[in-house]
Parts: sequence; structure tokens; C-alpha cells
Amino acid sequence: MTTLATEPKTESKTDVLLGDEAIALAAIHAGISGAFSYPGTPATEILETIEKRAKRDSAGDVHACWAANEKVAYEEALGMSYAGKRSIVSMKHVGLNVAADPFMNSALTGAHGGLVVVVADDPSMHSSQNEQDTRYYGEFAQLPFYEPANQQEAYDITLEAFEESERLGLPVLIRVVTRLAHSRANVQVRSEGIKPPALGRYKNAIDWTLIPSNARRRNVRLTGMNAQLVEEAEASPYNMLALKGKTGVIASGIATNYVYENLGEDHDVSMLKIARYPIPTKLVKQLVGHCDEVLVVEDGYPFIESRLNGVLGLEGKKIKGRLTGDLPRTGELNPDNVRVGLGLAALPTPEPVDELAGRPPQLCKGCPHADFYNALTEALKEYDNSIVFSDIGCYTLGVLPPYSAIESCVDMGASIGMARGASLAGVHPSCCVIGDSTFAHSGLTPLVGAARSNSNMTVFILDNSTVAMTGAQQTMASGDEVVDLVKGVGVDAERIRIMNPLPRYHEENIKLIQEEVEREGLSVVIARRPCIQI
Ligand SMILES: Cc1ncc(C[n+]2csc(CCOP(=O)(O)OP(=O)(O)O)c2C)c(N)n1
Ligand code: SF4
Repeated sequence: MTTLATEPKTESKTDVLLGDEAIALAAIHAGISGAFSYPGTPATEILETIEKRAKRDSAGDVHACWAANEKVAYEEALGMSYAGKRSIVSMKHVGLNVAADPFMNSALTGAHGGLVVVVADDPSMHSSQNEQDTRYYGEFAQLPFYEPANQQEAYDITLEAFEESERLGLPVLIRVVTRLAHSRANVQVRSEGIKPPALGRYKNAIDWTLIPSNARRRNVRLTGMNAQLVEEAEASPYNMLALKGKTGVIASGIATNYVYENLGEDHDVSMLKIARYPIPTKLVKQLVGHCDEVLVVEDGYPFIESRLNGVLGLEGKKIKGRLTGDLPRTGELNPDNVRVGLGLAALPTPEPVDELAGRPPQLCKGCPHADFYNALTEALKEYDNSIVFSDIGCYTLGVLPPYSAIESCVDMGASIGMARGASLAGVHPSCCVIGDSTFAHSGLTPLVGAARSNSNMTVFILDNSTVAMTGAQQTMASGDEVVDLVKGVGVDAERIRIMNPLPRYHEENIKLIQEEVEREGLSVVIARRPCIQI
């Protein structure tokens, strides 16, 4: 079912696009001056597409920039917006934790040039540490936000969101999920881009300086817009109410399609589709007032469902969803589990043709990380109190046999601070491994603290010259640049060692690791060899 909310464009063409590509193309067509991101599945393709297509499809020049991390990407986009130009910033869901500080505060300062923030969630954690739902951030920041149901909506909403951001003077958030970001559909797109309005300098730049007196004033403005934003959501063409029988469904984002697919054309179910937030209260009241029973179908946390039930529940109404066990509490929704939630007979599951052997992910043959781990585990085998904290990257696969070399992976940059904490708790050797991209993302700041206190720990930076895990994007610093960064944060040059993780240097690498682990204080060992995929 197509849920095209806007009129077909007069001059348009059809393209077969991933959800991410639809967003990227819409941003180009909206006349952005810049796109900013840090790689992270399932959002990476947004900036990659802008990089590739900007020259081809847009009238002017678009700066497509990979930033050191999501916070920096957000701030770069915000700076461009303050300068009166349209900008987009994209990231995966956990990236918004890193960018949460500017995100939350920019809701108060507001935007000038259209600022669109796209966050891709990963229900079922196909390639993530958690399945947090970005809609909570949208509500937390009190911003208008969207959850497109399909690739066409992803395009249309993104295109419109820039204008909306300028009209409201607020950043506009768009939340997508992996299935939408990474699946293709026909999308009707403009044949050429829009020329955005020339905004010039913002007249009241004091709004952007969040000293308490300004922040309070801006907070009053933001909260004062709450009711207007709800009204706009109620009138939005992306939210659609159809009252029929006494059984109702509220479906949001991509999950809307799973409902339509199961109900078909001929059904008696009342339906509210939500793609624009804040939650359109009046539409919800109309649906719930009309129905005895309502199933809430949303891919992510029970964001809408929990508000419907509140603390006390709704007298005389049966609200069903993930919280009541009518839909799975965690993981992605799909047409099959939604079918069961709708009370329809489950479709027969086809018998598997052949038993496929399980294939756990593993490091590529010849991967430099593999040879590094072979040396590290050998070097540490005599210690019964060692801990190796890890960070996030291809090297996290070192947790699996045959290496079984690491003991943690929490969030980007965590390993260095964790190694310091453990060393203070008396662990020796206290070690950590971190890739070159993760080091530039958020390893520098904890290393400053470790260097200042000369903590008794060993940091291994695995410099493979790329951001391998997310598809080999360009890394911020590699080779001697990494050495300069490490020196720059205050690590003693004599305690920075370089090793080449190749089997032929295995014995000398073990010796080097043991030497550094045995020395009192902070050592940084850089294992330097390019990823074989680049
Ligand atoms: C906050 C956050 N942003 C992005 C990601 C996605 N991500 C996981 S690892 C990684 C970078 C890995 O690069 P590097 O540290 O150089 O290791 P490599 O994969 O090259 O071995 C990225 C971008 C994430 N998990 N969390
Ligand atoms: S992509 Fe590169 S870094 Fe990742 S496992 Fe393969 S060789 Fe190793």
C-alpha cells in the first residue's frame, strides 16, 4: 500500500531506492549545503549516497563530510544551519547518545537554515549493541519528529522537513529502522532540486547562547510550541485515521505495512496510521473512543502503547501490543508476528529445504587483528589477573574462538576508561584494544586522563587505516597521525611502540607486548597494518 501524502510532483521520475538513498536524494533535492555523519549501520548509506550523487543531482555544491564522531557531525550541521544554510546530519541510533548534548540543547537554541536529523534504529540488533528507540529522544527534546512508513514517505518527508525546520525554527528529527533503511522500492522523485530561500544572517543570535537567562527564555518558547506541534501532527497528511468496526489498530512507521499486508483491502478494522509526532492526541482519542479494543503495532519500544495505557489503564478499553504479550516484547516486527497479533491464523511456515550450518561472524583470513590477537593472547597467557577491555570494530570479533582474547564491548571509546578503572582496582595487566577510527571518535579524551595520571595500563591501538566494520570509510587518522595524536594528549614518546602484526614477527611482537605490560605506568602500543580488504 502506498501512503503518498504529497501530491505527485509535476516534474518527476521514478527511481528504485533504499530508504537511506531516498533520504539522501531528498536532502540533495531540498538544496542542502552540507551533510554530516559518522558511519554506523543502518545509517551509513545516507552520507555515502550524498557523497556519490550530490555532484550529479544537485545544482550547487554540497559538502559531504565524515566527522570524527556523531557529536561533531551534529555540531557541524548545526553551525551550517546557524549560517542560514540547509544541512542534514545522519547517524545510527546509538550515535544519538554521543550527539545527545548538542541535540537536546539545539532544541532550545533552535535552527535557522533547515536542519534535519536522521537517526536509523536497529530493532533486533542486526549490527548494534542495543535496540533503543529514537522516538523517546524526539519526545525528550520536544521536537517535531517523523517515522516514515515506506521509502516514498522517507523521500517526501525529508524534502518537506527542511522547510518545516525553517518555518518552526527547530531541528526536525526523522527516525527510520533497518528494514526501511536497507530495502528498496520505487520512489517518485523530483527531476531537479529546489532552490532554498536565501535566509541571510539570523537577526537575534543571542538566542543561541544558552546562558541561564537565555536558556530559560528559549525553554519557554520550546515548551510553548508543544500544543502547536501536536496540532500540526493531527493535521499532518502522514497521519491517517479511518474509522470502521469496533476493533482498532494504531500502527506507526514501517509496521503500518505489516498491518495492511495482513488485512488486505476488504476488512472492518478501524485504523490510525502514525508517521508524524508528537503523538496526534485527538486522532488517538477518536480511534480509541470508537473502538472497544485497540492493537498498537510499532517497530521498536512500546512508545505509543505505554502512553495509551498510562499507569492506570483505560477503563472499558482493551489496549493490546508489546506490553500485553500480543506482540513480541523485543525484536523486529514482521508480517508474520503482526498477523498473529491481529488475531489471524498464522500462515504455515515453509519447511527449510536444507539445514544450513550456522556461520558465526569471523575475522577475514589474513586480517591484521587476527595476528595481533595471536600475539596478545600468547603474551598474556602467564598472567592470571589480566583483563583486556575491547572497543567496537572488526576487532570485537576477538571475543570469539579461536582468539577468546577480549572481555568487554560496551560503547565506542569505553575500553580506555575501563582499563584505567580496572588498573585503579588493582588489575594487572590492565589492557585495552581500540581501532583507529574508534580512537579518533572517543578514545582521545579518556587517554588524556590516563596520560595525566600515568595510569598503570597498556593501550593497544589497532591501526588498520580504515573504518573496516562499516564498509571501509575513510578514517580520521592513521599511521604517524595516530602517533602524533597519542603524543599530543601527553603520552611519553618513549612509551609509544609500533608493532607490525604479521605472523613472521610473531615472536618479537610477543616480546614487545610483554615488555610494555611489565613497565610501570601507561604504554601505548600501535599495531599497524592495513585491513586486507582495502
Ligand atoms: C556511537 C556509535 N557510532 C557508530 C557505531 C558503528 N561502528 C561500530 S565500530 C565502528 C568503527 C570501527 O572502526 P575502527 O575502530 O577503526 O575498527 P575496524 O572496524 O576498522 O577494525 C563504527 C563506526 C557504533 N557502534 N556506535
Ligand atoms: S574487514 Fe579488514 S579489519 Fe575487518 S575482519 Fe576483514 S581484514 Fe579484518
